[in-house]
Amino acid sequence: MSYELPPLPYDYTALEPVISKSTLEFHHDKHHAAYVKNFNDAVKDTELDSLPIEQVIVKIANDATKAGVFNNAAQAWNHTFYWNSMKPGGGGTPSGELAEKINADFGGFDKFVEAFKTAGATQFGSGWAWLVYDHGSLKVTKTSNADNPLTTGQVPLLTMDVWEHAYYLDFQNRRPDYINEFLTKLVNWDFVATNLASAA
Ligand code: MN3
Repeated sequence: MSYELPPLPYDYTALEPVISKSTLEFHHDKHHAAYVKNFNDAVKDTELDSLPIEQVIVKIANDATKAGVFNNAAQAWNHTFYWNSMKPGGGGTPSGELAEKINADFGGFDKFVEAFKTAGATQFGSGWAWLVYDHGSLKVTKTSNADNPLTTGQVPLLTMDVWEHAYYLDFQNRRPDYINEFLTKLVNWDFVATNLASAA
């Protein structure tokens, strides 16, 4: 069974002016599509082909002989999760149980924002910033390249791509500006709340 490239959950222009149509076309149609194709090509006719992609990611995370498969599997999954982490008119502050949990575990929404900005800005080179549910607590983490919190038993709730291809056409080297706009204008807190409800 092959993993399919999901369509973007919104129009290519929906995240403008923060993320341009051009960025989404390259990012989804070229980068994400390539990870999906490479993953499918790599697992075709192997035992991994019958597993859900999340299980493939966890199963081969520590197998150095399958590093290439892992990178494409994780990047295929991470990008789908990233598209869903954003929405037009998003950002701002969460509400309800999610807001209460953020206040309880970070000491306030501003502290979460500070931690998330720091994670994204200090990820050297390519990678991802995450909000995860880790055995009862919310945590902010960062991962390099394709790495993904599923491999350490954490439940991803929100992610932000900090590979240069995610923001370079729109922000050039100004990664902190991209992070700030992601948080204030794009985060899909409904998606995060749904993920927390499933995880908790
Ligand atoms: Mn990317």
